[in-house]
Parts: sequence; structure tokens; C-alpha cells
Amino acid sequence: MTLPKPPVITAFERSPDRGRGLARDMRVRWALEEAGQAYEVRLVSFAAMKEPAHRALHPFGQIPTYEEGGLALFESGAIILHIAERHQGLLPSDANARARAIAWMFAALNTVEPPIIEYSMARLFEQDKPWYADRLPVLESHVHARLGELSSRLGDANWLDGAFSAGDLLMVTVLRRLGSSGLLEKYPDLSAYVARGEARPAYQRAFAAQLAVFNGKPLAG
Ligand SMILES: N[C@@H](CCC(=O)N[C@@H](CS)C(=O)NCC(=O)O)C(=O)O
Repeated sequence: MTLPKPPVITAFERSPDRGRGLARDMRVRWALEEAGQAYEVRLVSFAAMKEPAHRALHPFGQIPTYEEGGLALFESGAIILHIAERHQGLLPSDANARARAIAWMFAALNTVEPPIIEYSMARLFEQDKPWYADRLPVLESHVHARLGELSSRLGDANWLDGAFSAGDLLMVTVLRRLGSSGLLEKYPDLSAYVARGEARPAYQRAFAAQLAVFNGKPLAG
């Protein structure tokens, strides 16, 4: 009997975040670890990501991608939904609770991530621009609006809707992108929420695996 081959994901050969787990392969690794699914990683350079071979997998020339048997996927949300639908532990079995968890996945990616990305990209790439000083407070206020709303909804719950789900997994990875900005620290409940996510053994394994790539010592998936 031949065992099915583990899925293969792609990740940066050299992540610009220097192993802080902010690149989007981290969320896919975390989902695979939560699911108890072994996986392999193919590392790609920035140049290789823009080559036709990689663009055949990812039309926008980015990471992560996911290959399993005859299936090739891109978009971290779609990949995690695929994993969550095929394994225990990332989506509730009750149909309504499952639909709500999927809504939180979309909320993380469509409603919370965009202002965070816009803010962090401005901090990274626009500091020398004449509009930076005026624009940054506007972008910061957009992030604060979302964090305030999310904090109100989370209240004193551990997770967004009952048990930990793929919605929490995505939300935690999105909030982590605020990094050292200091914005998240203004919301102790959200900081504690992120810390709860980071404390999960599956998160820790995923984090160690991506850090090992940065340190030049890739671990087996
Ligand atoms: N919406 C996509 C975004 C993918 C994305 O932005 N990937 C980044 C790494 S986190 C990337 O490959 N950047 C390099 C580039 O765009 O050239 C997803 O969630 O998978």
C-alpha cells in the first residue's frame, strides 16, 4: 500500500520578516499543525516567485501555495478553508457554528487585515514621502476603529465564537502583523487573545519551523 504524499506548501526562501512568522505561510503551517497533517515546504526566492512555473500555481506570483495530489491552491484563506474542511479541529461540526466560524475567517481577511496591511506598508515604504506625516495618523485611526470593534465583540471570551476555530487562527495571524507598532498593546484583551493563540502547541511548532528556515536549518514538516 502506498501512503498518500503529504501536501506541499511554498514559503519564502528568505523571509523579509527575519523569521518573525509574519509571512502568510505561517498561517498555513499553523492550520496544518492544528489538523495534525504532515506537510512539506518548497522554498522559493523572490525571483522564482515571478517565473512562469510558480505563476502557474499562483497567478500573482506570491506565497503561499498548496499542492496536494492533483489540487493546486493559492490564497491563504482558501488553503486554510480547504484544510479545515478535511480535518478535525478547525471548524465546528454544528452547521450554524461552522458558518459563523467561516464568517470570522472572511472578517479577518476582508475587514481587519486590509487596514493593518495599509498601515504597515506605509510605515515600511512611505516614510520618505511628503504625505507620510499626514497619512499615517489617518491609517492608524482606521486600524484603531477595527481593533476597537473587535475588542468590543471579543469581550472577555477566549475565542471569537465558542471554541477555537480557523476564524481565530486567521484573526490572530492578522493581528500579529501589527508587530512592534504598539497599536495592539492599547487593547489588553486583544493582546491576551493573540498570546492565547501563540501559546497553542500547534502554533509553536509552526513558528519554530518557519524560524528554522530563516536560521538556515529547515525542520521536517
Ligand atoms: N491574499 C494573499 C496574499 C499573499 C501575499 O501577499 N504573499 C506575500 C507574502 S506574505 C508575498 O508573496 N509577497 C511577495 C510579492 O508579492 O512579491 C494570501 O492571503 O495568500
